[in-house]
Amino acid sequence: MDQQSCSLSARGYDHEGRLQMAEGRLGRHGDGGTAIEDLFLVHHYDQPVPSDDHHIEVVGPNGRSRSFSLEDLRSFEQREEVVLLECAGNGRGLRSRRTPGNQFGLGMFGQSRWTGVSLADVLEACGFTDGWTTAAIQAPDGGVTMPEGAEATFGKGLPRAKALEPDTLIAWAVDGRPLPVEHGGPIRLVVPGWYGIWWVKWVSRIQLSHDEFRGFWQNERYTYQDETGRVLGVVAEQSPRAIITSPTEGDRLHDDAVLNGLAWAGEHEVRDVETSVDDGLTWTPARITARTGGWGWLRWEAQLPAGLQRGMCRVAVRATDAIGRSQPWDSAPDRLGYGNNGVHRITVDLLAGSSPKT
Ligand SMILES: Nc1nc2c(c(=O)[nH]1)N[C@H]1C(S)=C(S)[C@@H](COP(=O)(O)O)O[C@H]1N2
Ligand SMILES: [Mo]
Repeated sequence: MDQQSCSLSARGYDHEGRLQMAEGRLGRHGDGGTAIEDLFLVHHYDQPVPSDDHHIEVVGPNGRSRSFSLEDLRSFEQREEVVLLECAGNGRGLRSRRTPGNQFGLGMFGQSRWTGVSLADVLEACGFTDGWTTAAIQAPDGGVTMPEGAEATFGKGLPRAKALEPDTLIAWAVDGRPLPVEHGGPIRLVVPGWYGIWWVKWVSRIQLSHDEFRGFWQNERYTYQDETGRVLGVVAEQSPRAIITSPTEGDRLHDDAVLNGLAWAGEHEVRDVETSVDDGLTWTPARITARTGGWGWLRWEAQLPAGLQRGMCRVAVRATDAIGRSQPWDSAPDRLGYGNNGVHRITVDLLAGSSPKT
């Protein structure tokens, strides 16, 4: 990746000096989505070296297997979906109680147009429709993860229902261009509505079975845990989230300023976006100005209420989805800090009078 022209903030490099973790910027999300150069990055190991002859092996419940090249995959009906990708660590650094791991702000999401084939179509073509409950999706990257000292390779056990959803894709292009290696090229999984951990990059093998999938990235990391380390569940569907993209922390505003932002809610539609200027005592509906549709974000805007006092003012926003999930003021403690969707709030400095008309 050309590190000069991108807007990412580096959070770590791999042993070869390549960007390994990087956060995007809130100001860089465009109307249609996030340019791929501005999309955050998470590799848990060194980035694998791509091969010109990449294949995926699909192993059925009966042990029979078939191998697909990129060319083979292109012969299936092509699908294109606008999907928002978000790391479960998004917002971790905003928790009031510090947790281990990178102290990410809200730069760990982005929206892109993904092109590929339905995983379901490939499995059907193999004749592997029945006789399994889990698709074990394997990638070639691996190593030792600290602080656990755990040796593993990257893999996830995708439950049958999600694996067979038509919008779950094996993708080879993003925004009409071949998938860059740092985002999983030549092929990665796209799992709409579920956190990025499921979007396995550099997929090399898919194995279908009745066995319960066990692995470091399924049962240890990316699980919700109480503070004693008891596992409460596997990180999967995204939680509702609304974000203020402008103004930003510390901005000086006139009281007729407009607030703008984005919101999404995993597999569900966002029903309401509301803002508050009294630390969540009362909430006022924001206007939803554009919905991407499908698996993308919506855009909202709101005006500050009239008659606010000059000086520092805390502005908060929350989303509620169609099944009634709403954002808490502070999200429940989690040992590893995943899924922090506590309401986004910023403090702005209100100036006297209206904005100058130019
Ligand atoms: N093979 C592999 N796939 C992976 C990962 C990884 O470390 N290895 N990281 C996952 C995590 S945690 C996230 S949030 C997304 C990030 O995708 P991106 O780097 O394209 O933004 O990829 C996922 N897929
Ligand atoms: Mo992630």
